[in-house]
Amino acid sequence: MSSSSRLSTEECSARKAFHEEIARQNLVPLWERLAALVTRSPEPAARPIHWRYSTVRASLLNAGRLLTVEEAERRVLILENPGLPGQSQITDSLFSGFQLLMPGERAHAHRHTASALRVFLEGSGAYTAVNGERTKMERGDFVITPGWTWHDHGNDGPDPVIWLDGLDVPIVNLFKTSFSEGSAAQQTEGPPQGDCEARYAAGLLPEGCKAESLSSPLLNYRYGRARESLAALLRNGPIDPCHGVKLRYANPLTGGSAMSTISAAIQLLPSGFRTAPYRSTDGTVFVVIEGHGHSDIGDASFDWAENDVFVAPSWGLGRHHAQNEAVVFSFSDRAAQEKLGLWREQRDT
Ligand code: GTQ
Repeated sequence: MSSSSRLSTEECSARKAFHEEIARQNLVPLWERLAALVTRSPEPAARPIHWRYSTVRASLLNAGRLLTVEEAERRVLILENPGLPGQSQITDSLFSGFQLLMPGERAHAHRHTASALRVFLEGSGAYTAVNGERTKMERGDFVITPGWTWHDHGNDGPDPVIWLDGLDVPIVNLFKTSFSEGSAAQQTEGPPQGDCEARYAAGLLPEGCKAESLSSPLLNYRYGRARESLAALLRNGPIDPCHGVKLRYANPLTGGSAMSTISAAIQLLPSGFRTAPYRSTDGTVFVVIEGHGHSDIGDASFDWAENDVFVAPSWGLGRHHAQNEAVVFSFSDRAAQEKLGLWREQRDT
């Protein structure tokens, strides 16, 4: 730019003519774009942001009064990052929303190429069925709906049920690979309820089984089991200075992430624990399952409590402080980034 100020009038007009000439051919000079295109470090559009469950819940229940699940198809309030207005995205690569089913309601079966996860938050008697196999959802359970599997949800309990959805829709749409189909009918019946847990949740595998897809065959990772492991590891130590006690949800057939694009983890922060600064390239959504505390993400600060959601965008430096013993679920596109050789982290900066 500074050199152009030293250009003669002739040189200036020659350059202007050149710009116009190449623009007609759909050509653009890289030298004007390079710095913004190939940045020195990640520049996410997503901002650090926090949703307080108590206020979101009230609006969700209002939605329950205003429209039926038939009208809505899925009664979901999208968590839209203010850095990505109109994009239906919580991070630069993921979708997330709170879903509500009133007593007796069913969200009909459909399938799509996008993969989905659920973190179940509130109510009893809710289920998701994946390819005809039902799983009952309880508080803190991590439930997966791998891409292109049929799924429907229902609430057989006496109260509203609420969970958080996370989907890789922006990734699927980046590649222009979205397909979906719906069906008003119930799914054809699959294996009995609990079948996949009997096969895959106990550190055992059925004789002769092989990984037949990129996703875990286990549909529901129970909170009770994860919570017991976290408690034992807190007693046994050591505790990671950046993460407290942190466990990743794994596909029991491969040891990789439960789904091909989205990674999920659960961590326990002991009462009073302050994490060391940490950042990674996967913009991450945190969901508080137990406890309350405080996080500094980039230059934002949040006080969080049970069921709150907050976001650390890619490469945003995060520190967490648990005011009492806290358990925090998180998900991100780390699984996709690792497969593409893109993922990086930095500890103790
Ligand atoms: O439950 O299938 O939050 O298709 C967004 C899109 C949930 C679902 C969402 C979906 C679903």
